[in-house]
Parts: sequence; C-alpha cells; structure tokens
Amino acid sequence: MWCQRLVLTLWLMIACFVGGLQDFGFVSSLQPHGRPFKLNSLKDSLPNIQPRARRESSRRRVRRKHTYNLKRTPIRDAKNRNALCLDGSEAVFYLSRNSDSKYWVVQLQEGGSCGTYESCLHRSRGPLGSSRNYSDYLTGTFVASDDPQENPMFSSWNKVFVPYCSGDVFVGRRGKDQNDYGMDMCGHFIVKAIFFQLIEDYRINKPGTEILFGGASSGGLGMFANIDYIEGLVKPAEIRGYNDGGWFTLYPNFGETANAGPPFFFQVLSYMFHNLWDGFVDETCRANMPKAEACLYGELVFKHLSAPVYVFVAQWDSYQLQELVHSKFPTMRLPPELPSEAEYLGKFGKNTHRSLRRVINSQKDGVFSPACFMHSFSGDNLTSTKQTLACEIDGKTPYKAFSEWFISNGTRGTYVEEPLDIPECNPSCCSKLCIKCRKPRPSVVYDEPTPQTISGNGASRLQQSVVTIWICAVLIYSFVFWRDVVLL
Ligand SMILES: *[C@@H]1O[C@H](CO)[C@@H](O)[C@H](O)[C@H]1NC(C)=O
Ligand SMILES: *[C@@H]1O[C@H](CO)[C@@H](O)[C@H](O)[C@H]1NC(C)=O
Ligand SMILES: CC(=O)N[C@H]1CO[C@H](CO)[C@@H](O)[C@@H]1O
Repeated sequence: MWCQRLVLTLWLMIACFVGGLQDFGFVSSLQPHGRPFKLNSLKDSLPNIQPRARRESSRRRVRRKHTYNLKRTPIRDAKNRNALCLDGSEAVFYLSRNSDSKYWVVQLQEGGSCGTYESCLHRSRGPLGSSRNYSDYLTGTFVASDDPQENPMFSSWNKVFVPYCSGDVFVGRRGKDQNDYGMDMCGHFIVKAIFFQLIEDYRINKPGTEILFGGASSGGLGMFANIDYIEGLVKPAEIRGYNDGGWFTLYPNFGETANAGPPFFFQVLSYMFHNLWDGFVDETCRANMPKAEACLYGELVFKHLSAPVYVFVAQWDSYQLQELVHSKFPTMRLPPELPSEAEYLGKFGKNTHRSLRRVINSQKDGVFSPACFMHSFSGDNLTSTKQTLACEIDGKTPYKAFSEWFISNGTRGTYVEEPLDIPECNPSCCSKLCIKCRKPRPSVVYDEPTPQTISGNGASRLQQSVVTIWICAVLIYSFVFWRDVVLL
C-alpha cells in the first residue's frame, strides 16, 4: 500500500514535470537568442509556486494596494554626496520593494528645466526644486505601477521613482557655491547616490539582476546622459533604458532662419550646461563631440550608447514646437493656420523621422513614433496620459510595443509611421492640435513578423502552464500527505 503510493507519486511527479516543461515551451519561442534572463523576467510575473513565498506574496497582495505603492526613502549621507535639490534640501527617492525579485525599474520624473534666475528661484520654492513637502507615499505609473492591469510586464519588479528636484535634466554637478545663481544643480549626483545606495542595500550589481532605467521628457534626457555610467557601476547586472519624449531634434524653430548654425535652443542649452550645471553626459559621446552639450540630443548621443534603449517620440513633439523657446520666436500655432505653418510642420515631421534612422535600423534598440502631436506618452501633462497611452500603431499601444521590444531582446517592437507632407494625424491620437486626421492606413513595421505575440498566444499558454502546475501540486500533495489528512 505504502509502496504503491510511492510509485504513483513518483509517476505523477514525472508526468507533471514533462507536461509543465511542454507548457513552458512558448518561452523559448519568444526568445530567438535564448537569453536566459528573459525566462526569469517572465517568471517574476508568475504566481510563485513555492508555498512560503506564495503565502508571503498573497499576504502582501492583501496588505498592499496598487495605489501609494512607493515609499519615501532618504538618501544616506546626501549632503556629502551632493545629492541636493535646487533649494539645498536633501534629495530622496521612492521605493516599492519586492524581495522575491531581482529586477528593478528606476524611473526619473519629468518636468522641464530652468534657465533664468527667476525661473530657478520660483522652481526652488515648489516640488520641482525642493523635497521639503514631499509626501510619504506615491502611486507609481506606467512601468513603475504595481498594478498588473496597467503594467503587466514589470508590476512585480522592485521600483524606484526619482523625484526631479534639481532643474537640470539630471546632469548637473554644481553645488550652490560654484553656481551663478547660488543654487544646487546636482542631478547627476542624485542619480549616482541612489544607485550607490541600491548597490549597498540590495546588491543590484549581482549577475542575473536586470534594471530598466528611464523616464519621460527631462527624465529621458537624464537616462541618455547617465545610463552607460550606471551600466559601469552595476556590472555585471544588465541595464536597459527608455526615453519617453526626451528626444529633441536640431531643427530650427518656426520663424528662425534655417541654415544659420545650430538652433537657438542649442545656445540656451550651452549656457545652462556650462554656466549652471557643469553637465555630465555620456563619456564616449563627450570624447567624440566638439561640444559636450550636443550629447543631450538623442540623434547625436545614440550611436555612442552601449546599453540598449527604447525611444518613444511623436512625429511632432508638441513641447519642442510650442514651448522650448516660445519667448524668442512666434509660437507655432496648433493646428496650423497658415500654409507656411503647415509646410513647416511637414518638414519638422520628416526631420523627426530622419533623426530616428539609426534607432530604426538598430538590432538592439527600438522606437515607437506615431504621426501625432504630443510630448511624452507616459508622463506628459500637456495631454492626459489616458489619451497618449491609448495611441496605436498597427494595433500596438506604446506599452505593448515597448514590452515586445523588451521581451525580444530588441529584435521586435519598433513601430514608426512614415511622415507625410501635410501634418495629418494617426486617428488613434488625433487631438485638437492636428490639422486633420487621416483614415487608418497600414504603417511601416520594421520587424520580421514572428508567429508568437506576447499578449496573445503567449499569455494563454502561460495561464495553461500555471494551471497544470497547480493541478499537479495539489495532486502530489494529496498523495504524499493523504495519511496525515485522514489522521487530522
Ligand atoms: C510647502 O508647503 C507650504 C504650506 O502649504 C508652502 O507654504 C511652502 O511654500 C511649500 N514649500 C515648498 C518648497 O514646496
Ligand atoms: C501640468 O503641470 C503644471 C505644473 O505642475 C500645472 O500647473 C498644470 O495644471 C498641469 N496641467 C494639467 C493638464 O494637469
Ligand atoms: C544575453 C544576450 O544574449 N544578450 C544579447 C542581446 O542582444 C544583443 C544585441 O543583439 C547582444 O549583443 C546580446 O549579447
């Protein structure tokens, strides 16, 4: 009797193991390169099948809501590390910890920058320049959300949100004593101090660790400047970047004479970069560029980056068009009213597309670029993110396209619409800024279609395998512990 049960149990275990492996077969078909860590990325979003961890995670699920998931965390020794906000208050970060996971999202907040004394002073008196009034908890959004509905790919990861309080697109290295305005502009030091602390406290520099690092707008620029430096700090952990709307182009403003040297904004940037920030940029780019500040431009820094990156950029960046130097040039009216404005927009869109050439052709990087007027997709408050995140190219939302890129190690996930002469918008993101919306048309997809998709077949097989394993676990349990159950 005892022997029979043992044989049956063994037989069941073997059958389940084989069945489970078959169900997991889809994982390898999503990974053309057979990258081992991708299996792990997926595993993180599976219910954990070890009982203790399961108990813990279900307890956590009850206790922790998806809202207010990020907890305010001080930066140790912030003063000595120069991790200071514009007003001299100590910078902080927000953390959502999952000790079961070796994966980390580090998200930099968006929020422009300041160039004049008045604007920087004004900024230093609010949340974009001071940590004084920061709340204890925040709700993460986009890849920093704990909600699996909103963030199926990364919701179970550890998450770090970095509030933007330095006004310097996360590149500054100048304390108030050396700064013309007497303010701390130390964004690079803030990012550096946070990574040092994460390495000290959570060993995020261990093999097998993966980091997704990026942000919207100024956060995207900060990613470009810092990512290879951080890659060096966290080695052998893997790091990948995303830049959502932090892709400005070297294109003249409306009303600015073309062919008269770099656009006016470049001069503004040069001033801030040297006189206020002592800016830090990608070191390979800096070594190859006559002007270091040029490395803040995506199209110039891109080819120097070693870490893989993903770029989200609308064909018409509404912030670059309307707000970058609005005090100097006539504001671009959107929708355009004059034929000259429409013509300018046509060329602007073609230039955005041109600037992305290398990203489109890259085997490790990816880009999502719809024919729309907007700034960023995930962190923009010019348009609501409900609208911008619903934008689609070929049925892919920005989040879906990004997930595809992530899981395929860069071989898929690039979706870019060809520009037209007249600024007509993609119907899924047609806002009041567009001259008109065109009918849906097939877009250019730059990748080989492969039979599996993340959301379709993959997900259902994932569910299948989870169900198989659960049934097996219950069966094995009841066989092994049958006697105990009866005795109880
Ligand atoms: C903090 O909040 C107080 C009270 O609302 C306000 O007066 C002050 O300006 C705020 N300071 C900063 C730096 O946000
Ligand atoms: C966007 O942010 C600015 C500054 O924080 C705020 O004044 C404005 O009301 C926001 N706009 C929207 C549409 O939320
Ligand atoms: C771990 C792994 O296989 N990474 C690969 C991802 O893709 C890039 C570029 O195609 C390769 O260089 C990496 O080795």
